[in-house]
Amino acid sequence: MARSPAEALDAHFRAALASLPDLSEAEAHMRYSASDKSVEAGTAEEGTAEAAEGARRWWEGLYEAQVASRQLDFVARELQERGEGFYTIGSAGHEANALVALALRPSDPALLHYRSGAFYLARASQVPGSTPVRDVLQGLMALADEPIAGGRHKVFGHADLSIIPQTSTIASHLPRAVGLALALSRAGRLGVEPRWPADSVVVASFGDASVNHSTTTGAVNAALNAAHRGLPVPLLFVCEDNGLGVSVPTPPGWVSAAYGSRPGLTYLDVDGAHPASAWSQIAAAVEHVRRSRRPTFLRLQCSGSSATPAATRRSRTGGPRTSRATTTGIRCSARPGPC
Ligand SMILES: Cc1ncc(C[n+]2csc(CCOP(=O)(O)OP(=O)(O)O)c2C)c(N)n1
Ligand SMILES: [Mg+2]
Repeated sequence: MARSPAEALDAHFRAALASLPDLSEAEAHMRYSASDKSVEAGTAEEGTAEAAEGARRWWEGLYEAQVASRQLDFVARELQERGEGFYTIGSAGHEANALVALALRPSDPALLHYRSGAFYLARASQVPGSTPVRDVLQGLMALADEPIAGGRHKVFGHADLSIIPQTSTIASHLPRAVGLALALSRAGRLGVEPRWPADSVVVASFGDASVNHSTTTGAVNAALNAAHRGLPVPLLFVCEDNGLGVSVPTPPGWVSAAYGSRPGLTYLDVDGAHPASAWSQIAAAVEHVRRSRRPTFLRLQCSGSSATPAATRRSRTGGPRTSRATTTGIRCSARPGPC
């Protein structure tokens, strides 16, 4: 009997999962110290049973956020097929952004890319009482009681999660993120009580094609200009690089060529498909911004997505693309998916 693409993907996912090796104890300890926001392997907890248990729980939490995000992508399509859902732009392939959420504090203001499902779920896992899956479903279905846009648009946002809603106009949130990063310290000087703690880090994520938008170039320039003047700009730019902007490939190395050697901008390349090493790099980047109050640019290598998947597949292949979509499963951090 013919299987649907979702069933085939699910079967592949289960087989891939079953073939994964168990975590070694050494890995578990290294990861626990990382979960404690220490990027060095080897902490006081190393070697204890609590360390291993802590590691297991931490990685399970990450995994859960990533899988739930991927499942929401599938459900978005099922809802659309039933005429009950109105938005299908997915987060598949970008699930490594959950690591960024976990490296930040839940109170750090976030202005997110439209592929930040795993970030949203991971952040919500740090805020008791959150209902992130329901929030996203309400957005997909344009329900009036969706928490941030009241069903007017599908966005990631929630006041309790310090996630500021954005439109899908690419890069439009970056000037706002710069302004917010500047305002954190300026507010005190103006006698205004800011909503966020003074040592917050602002995070703004966006895609690899978005880096070419004049709004991005202007925002990065403004951040660097302010930092050059000695103003605190605690802003983490996260470029989720999936190599495509709709159907147009980003030339290999372009993001690093454009942003990797800007005076005043700390830059790092992170491969989202390798979560353990990605975690230490991301945690270090966040701590760097928090301590130095200087802008930092993190290129997070992702895979698989495009803005308008069906149209993209036709334009890139001349017909619907099914093979990769149906045979590639989740290695949660970053593998191509069907969305
Ligand atoms: C200002 C603006 N121009 C064009 C678009 C149409 N558009 C939607 S997604 C997209 C490509 C974005 O690519 P990228 O930044 O790499 O993000 P990805 O979807 O690959 O994660 C474009 C051009 C838009 N949303 N906003
Ligand atoms: Mg892209």
